[in-house]
Amino acid sequence: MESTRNKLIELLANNQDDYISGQVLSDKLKISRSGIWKHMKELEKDGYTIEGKSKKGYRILDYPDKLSENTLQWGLNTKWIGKTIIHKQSIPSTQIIAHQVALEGASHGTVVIADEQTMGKGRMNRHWHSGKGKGIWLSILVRPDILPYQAPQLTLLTATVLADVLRTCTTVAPLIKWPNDILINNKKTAGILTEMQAEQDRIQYVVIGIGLNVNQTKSDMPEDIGHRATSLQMETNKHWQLRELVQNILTTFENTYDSYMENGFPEIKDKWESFGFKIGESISIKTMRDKWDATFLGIAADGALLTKATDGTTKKLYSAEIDWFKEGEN
Ligand code: BTX
Repeated sequence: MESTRNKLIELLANNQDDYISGQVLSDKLKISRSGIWKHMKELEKDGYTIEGKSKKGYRILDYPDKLSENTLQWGLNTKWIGKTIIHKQSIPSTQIIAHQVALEGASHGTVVIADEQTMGKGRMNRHWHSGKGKGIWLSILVRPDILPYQAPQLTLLTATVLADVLRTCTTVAPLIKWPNDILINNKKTAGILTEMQAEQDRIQYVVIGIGLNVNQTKSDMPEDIGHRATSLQMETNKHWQLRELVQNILTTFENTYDSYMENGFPEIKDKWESFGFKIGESISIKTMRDKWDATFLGIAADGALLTKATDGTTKKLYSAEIDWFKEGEN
């Protein structure tokens, strides 16, 4: 039953702009026409909008907001991203599957996405909360023709993609906190984890993980992050369609990536800085040995943080603890 249903959806999905007659469907699926009709009613119950016209047949007009290979590819007008989508309901981490399929030869642009991650990964093995159906938990596999030292640029690029999508498709005003947290009203709503497989002078592949909080309410937020995290729903009091957001992220990612491959990093740097949290402002920096105040100038091509200390010296920082928030801001 389930496989007949999936085949039916696939047939309709591959023929989005046209009707398929009940007879053709019945021949292809080897079930009666009344069986087809019953399946259509079941699909409608599940949130599909099906148009049935006499003498013409059936077509899908809209999908439910459930993530699946079909619903995500429906209406996705991209050249290379998302041509293969692997959707899972519940897995430890989309990063793990993305690495597996990358090693097995999966193509540039393959996307792995899950409704829920039980062991979502943040940077430095931190945990990323990824509640069922509450956000976008996906990994994009790319095989870029750049050198390994340039790979951090892809993280910065992805941060601009997320900020761009949030600004154009929603009503929030996102900022990027160095290196790659997306903030709304000073709270983290998305994170990016970039992992690379490379030899000394050649990248084999990069897996870019994106976690975006979408429909969590305040009570869905785990206690350990509650005061520092937010979601689109919490910021706008509105439920957001995951499918539409995913498609926008993939389309914007493809355009931005292609333009980066053609024009290099300067455009990404400008875009990143246009969303940069606290650019031009004073921040407190702490390293293992030192502590000082500086003005945050922007980012360097290698992703480093550019700062100007009070004595006028400029410095590139790769890892440092930064006090981003003055008391009372967060
Ligand atoms: P990060 O190291 O910058 O952030 C991790 C920190 O963020 C955690 O230690 C916690 O304080 C906080 N945090 C955890 N979960 C959330 C959340 N849902 N919202 C806001 N703050 C949170 C950021 O790492 C990289 C995250 C990438 C997640 C994606 S999801 C798809 C892919 N698969 C996977 O396992 N990871 C990536």
